[in-house]
Amino acid sequence: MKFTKKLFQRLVPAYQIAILTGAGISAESGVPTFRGKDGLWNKHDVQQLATREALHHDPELFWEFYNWRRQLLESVKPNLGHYALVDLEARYGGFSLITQNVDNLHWEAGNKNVLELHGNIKRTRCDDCGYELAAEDILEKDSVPKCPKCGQFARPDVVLFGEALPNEILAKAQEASATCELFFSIGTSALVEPAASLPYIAKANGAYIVEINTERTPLSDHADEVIIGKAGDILPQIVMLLERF
Ligand code: BJW
Ligand code: ZN
Repeated sequence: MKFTKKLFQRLVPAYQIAILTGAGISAESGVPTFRGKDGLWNKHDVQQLATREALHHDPELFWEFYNWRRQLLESVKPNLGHYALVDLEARYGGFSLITQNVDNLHWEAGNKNVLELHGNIKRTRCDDCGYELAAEDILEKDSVPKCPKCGQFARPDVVLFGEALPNEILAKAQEASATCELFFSIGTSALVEPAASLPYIAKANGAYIVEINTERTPLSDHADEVIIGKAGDILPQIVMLLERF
């Protein structure tokens, strides 16, 4: 039995639950994770590429990397793990879905409220004035898109290393973590701050912490329950068992 009685004793009567997802939840859709043996980081120096310095020093390489990832996303679809979170949103009045992912798949699955901590790779904005570019603003002849308002470099609307997360979204995520009864950390290596601190905020406020991951992470020793397995297997089982109560 993968699940404890305690998990359902907590889940069944709960009103407020918070979910934090990472790249692992999209792995079964075919989106590469960042770290790990099949991770993006083995093929690219992401810690250098996912920075503003890279955009300014080698804009062609920066955009080649992001265009490759955007193209890859064109053919991917949400998986059973994403859909299970849509079912959970329908069940819980106080449901907060916080994601580090930029791949848009929680929206595509049908979740109504998603707190995107690290932005969304499908949007493009000016690196200087913030203007959001429409598809027609991105000219095919330009290998590096420019802002039609001020002429500066455009970039995907994601949070690069060293950049602040969107204030209001982070504040909502921290509030949801502080007030939830259960907190799920799903498919994240639990390394990147400030997202990595959210489960500890939840724990300090008395929440039951559940981790779902194919392997243990630095969070595992602090979680109340660690479920080792694929999100796309585990989450639908939780939803199915919940439906019996
Ligand atoms: C499965 C599975 C399956 C696989 N089922 N599981 C404090 C201490 C130390 C450092 C810092 C600190 N505070 C800030 C920092 C620096 C930095 C940081 O945290 N560095 C760490 C690496 C140490 N943080 C920042 O720079 C942040 N900015 C910031 O704090 O600014 C401060 C500031 C304030 C005010 C003004 C100015 C500045 C920004 C962080 C932005 C992160 N950006 C990225 C790239 C986004 C763009 C892009 O996509 O290119 O976000 S990095 C990358 O990591 C991406 C991810 O969202 C993020 C997290 O990765 P995630 O999701 O955990 O993926 P993986 O691959 O690591 O893990 C996948 C997991 O899934 C694994 O565990 C697998 O086992 C598992 N898995 N298949 C279930 N089927
Ligand atoms: Zn501009």
